[in-house]
Amino acid sequence: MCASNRYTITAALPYANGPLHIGHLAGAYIGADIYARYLRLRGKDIVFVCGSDEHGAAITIKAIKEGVSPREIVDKFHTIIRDSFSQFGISFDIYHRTSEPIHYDTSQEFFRILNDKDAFDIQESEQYYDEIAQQFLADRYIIGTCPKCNNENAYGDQCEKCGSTLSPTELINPRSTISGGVPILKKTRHWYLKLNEYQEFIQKWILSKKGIWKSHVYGQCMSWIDAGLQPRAMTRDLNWGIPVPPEIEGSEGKVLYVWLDAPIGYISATRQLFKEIEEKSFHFAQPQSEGLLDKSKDEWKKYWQSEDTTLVHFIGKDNIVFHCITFPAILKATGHYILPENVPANEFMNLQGDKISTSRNWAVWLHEYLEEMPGKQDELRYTLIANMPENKDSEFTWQDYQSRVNNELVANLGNFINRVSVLVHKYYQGIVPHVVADEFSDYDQQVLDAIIIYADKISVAIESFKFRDALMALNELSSVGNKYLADFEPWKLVKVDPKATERILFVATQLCGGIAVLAQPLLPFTANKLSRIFGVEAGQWIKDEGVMISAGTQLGQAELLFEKIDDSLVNRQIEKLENSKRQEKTNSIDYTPIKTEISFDDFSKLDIRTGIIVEAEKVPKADKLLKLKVDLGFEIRTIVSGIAESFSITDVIGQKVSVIVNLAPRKLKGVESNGMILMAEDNAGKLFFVQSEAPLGMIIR
Ligand code: B3M
Ligand code: ZN
Repeated sequence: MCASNRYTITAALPYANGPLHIGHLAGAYIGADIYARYLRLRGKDIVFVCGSDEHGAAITIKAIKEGVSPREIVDKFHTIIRDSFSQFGISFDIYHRTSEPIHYDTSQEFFRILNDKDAFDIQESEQYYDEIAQQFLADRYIIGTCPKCNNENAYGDQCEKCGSTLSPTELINPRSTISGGVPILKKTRHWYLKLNEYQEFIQKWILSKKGIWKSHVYGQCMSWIDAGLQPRAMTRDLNWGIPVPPEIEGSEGKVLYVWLDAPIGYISATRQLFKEIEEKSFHFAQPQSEGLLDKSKDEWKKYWQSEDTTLVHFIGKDNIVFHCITFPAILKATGHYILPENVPANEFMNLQGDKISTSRNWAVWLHEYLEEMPGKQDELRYTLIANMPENKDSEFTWQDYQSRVNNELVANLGNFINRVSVLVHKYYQGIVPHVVADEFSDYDQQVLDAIIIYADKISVAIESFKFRDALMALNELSSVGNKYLADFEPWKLVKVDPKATERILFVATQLCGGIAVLAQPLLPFTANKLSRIFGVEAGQWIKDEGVMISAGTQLGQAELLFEKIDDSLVNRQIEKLENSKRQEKTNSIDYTPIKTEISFDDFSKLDIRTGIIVEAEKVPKADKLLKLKVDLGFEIRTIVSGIAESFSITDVIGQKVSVIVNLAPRKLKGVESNGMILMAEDNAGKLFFVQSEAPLGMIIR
């Protein structure tokens, strides 16, 4: 068990610009929740904080897209995110938001201190400015062609296609996403954090984490450090964000860079938490409370400034540099603050063979899952833990969800628990039988010992952030139970050896009690059911002797832990995703407005017939034209068509076509054309024949 007694656990603040999906859960939140729940069970003093990240271009871009104010965006998504976290059972001590006054105060205070301590350098640079919208453009507001892979929609800070980090001036043909216009370069001044001055400090500190931190986290940090840390702008020209403290010269129109204020959000959330606790205790403990108020005012500092507190940041891999380099440098520069002991970032989770994408709606949205699959929080949590991208990218599929629920949760864990509780009810009216400890066989003892052994395995795994291993250990413990029952078959044994049956069901019940305890950090909803069924007090850890439920305990009603997931449920979810793919395809067809309305008479003037191209030759001195002979059944026509750049002669001979046959003849490059062949054309100008299966000469109407 780890030495520390006080922990500050943070989980990345999700941007309040969209709902949560399974990638977020698997990336940061489930791991953080397992860890926090576990430490609470071990009697540690912890705060587990999170909140919505409500600043930055992520928010304002969404607001522009939806034609509403940033405030409306953050209010809407903060509520959705907060509620789905809570229904999903993520046990934050506080879910805060970065638009709260206490966060403004805390962030501005940081800025002042950094400024006073000369941690900033004011630099003038040229940045893109949108003359139509009359504002400087944050990197995310500029799109253009990626110089590395030619993706035409790369962002000013990153190309999502090839993953390169970019700066806006590297983009070819930059355009503003606000007005669509071409931005100009204009001078502006910003506060740069002199990260270069922390190179040595950060390097030494990261080096001390070698072999302790996950290798991909350590590796990413080292590659930044090896490249040499550069000053980084900590302010932006934006009208949404925390203003640079107004007394600082030149602050007008400048706000803090979102990656300066967001991690400070962990601290302001902790302050808010203790403020609330304080207000409550003041409320309840009237007379003597005066001193109390003062005393608890600075409680939060213990969690951020006391060397005996362990700070752990749970994040996804795209946030590593900010949590392992920038924020620690800020904390160090500000003074008094502790640095993270570990940053167990996860990699990414894919979905059904493709990257999760909000814009393409390729995601399993948490709020939708909670609505469509009520009461199945742990089924999702189980699947996400089992596939957690701890050291490499992983994948979620609905087929895997179904098979894990059916073959692991229902057939293993659920089955064992159900068998034991049903048998104890059936044979002993739900009262745990009395046994004489001396009579335990070696096998019985081994099973009892397994509770302790697996509790240790789970502890070690959770303390080293190996949540998949912890989950598998819980599974194995229930396999031990199933095997034990299968080996003795108490349902048969009861007829010939009732005494032995009592012993076996006593032992099996202990195992259930052990599972009830050990499931708490991993599967909290299931653990609640188990503690109801087995009368195990929630909030405790495994007792040293492994006996969790004393003889004579009256068990609660048997409850079904998990239900089988049938094909139709899974198919519906897959169908939903396929719809997103179809929708995406439709969205990508850019259609020029439909032409003005015509009357039926206008239409009926056209004589369109089915035909087949029987001969073709190039028209001399005309690159685009082919002279075609088209068999219309009733005659063979000569038609000149501008398709020579798209089709060769051999391509077109034998093609079925639709032809307007009553178009007035016209001469093209000296050849008379008698009609027109209908063609379809895609965005890129690629041509397709409009074919019909009808025999030649049929009327199309
Ligand atoms: N909001 C980025 C993200 O959601 C950012 C995290 C902030 S953590 C301080 O991935
Ligand atoms: Zn690229």
